[in-house]
Amino acid sequence: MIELYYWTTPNGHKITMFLEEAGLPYRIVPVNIGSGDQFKPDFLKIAPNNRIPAIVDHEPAVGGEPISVFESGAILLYLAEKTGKLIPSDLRDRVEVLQWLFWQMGGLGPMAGQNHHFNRYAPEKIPYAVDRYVNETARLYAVLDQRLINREFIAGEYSIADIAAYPWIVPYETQGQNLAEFPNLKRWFETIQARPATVRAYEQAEAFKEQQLDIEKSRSLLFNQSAKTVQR
Ligand SMILES: N[C@@H](CCC(=O)N[C@@H](CS)C(=O)NCC(=O)O)C(=O)O
Repeated sequence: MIELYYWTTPNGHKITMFLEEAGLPYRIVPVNIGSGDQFKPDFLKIAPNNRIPAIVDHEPAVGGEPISVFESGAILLYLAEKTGKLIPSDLRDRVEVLQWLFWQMGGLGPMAGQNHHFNRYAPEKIPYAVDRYVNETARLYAVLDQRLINREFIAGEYSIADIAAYPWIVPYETQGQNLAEFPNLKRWFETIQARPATVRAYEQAEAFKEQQLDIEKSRSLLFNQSAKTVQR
């Protein structure tokens, strides 16, 4: 059984998408980041970065003590290796998946995250910051769109590279993007959106609908973090 420390955000959806796709049994442990659950000592023991998602695998392939993993990219890779699913075994195919997984982790995720912050959440609109992140998000969409010319998925078969990227395209309107400008990306997005495992993964979020993030209430908790947050 996998315990998934989860909230209803893009990085949380990545892991429910994988687990649903692979058919691995799991139990969700909600970590309401709007009310400060990410700072609870038991969570920090497995996720020292005070961010979801994290997992605890109670039946690791090597046996013995449970294994915990934080960082969504590391979790996807761990689960793919555990199950042999959604990652190719051939070296050349595998490295294709890995480079796009890391592209998402180091590029699309952080840039779209800053886009959400300055475009939607920041208390004052700073045009330089908004332009910077909206344009960089558009550049990354174009990179993915080009990659998807004549390809159904990012790297061969449907893989953890697609799963990592998809939830960060879902809020494209919030990011100031128009999918019609990226026809290959749009076709890929709609293909993944229709997968039964994707539908089931996003249904998991419904259970927490009542507790959706209220940015105004959670503003000081989420956007006021510094070294002191970690050191206290
Ligand atoms: N690089 C991390 C980022 C995780 C992340 O930013 N998680 C957000 C939700 S998507 C979070 O837990 N935020 C809590 C906070 O800001 O205190 C990953 O991919 O796992």
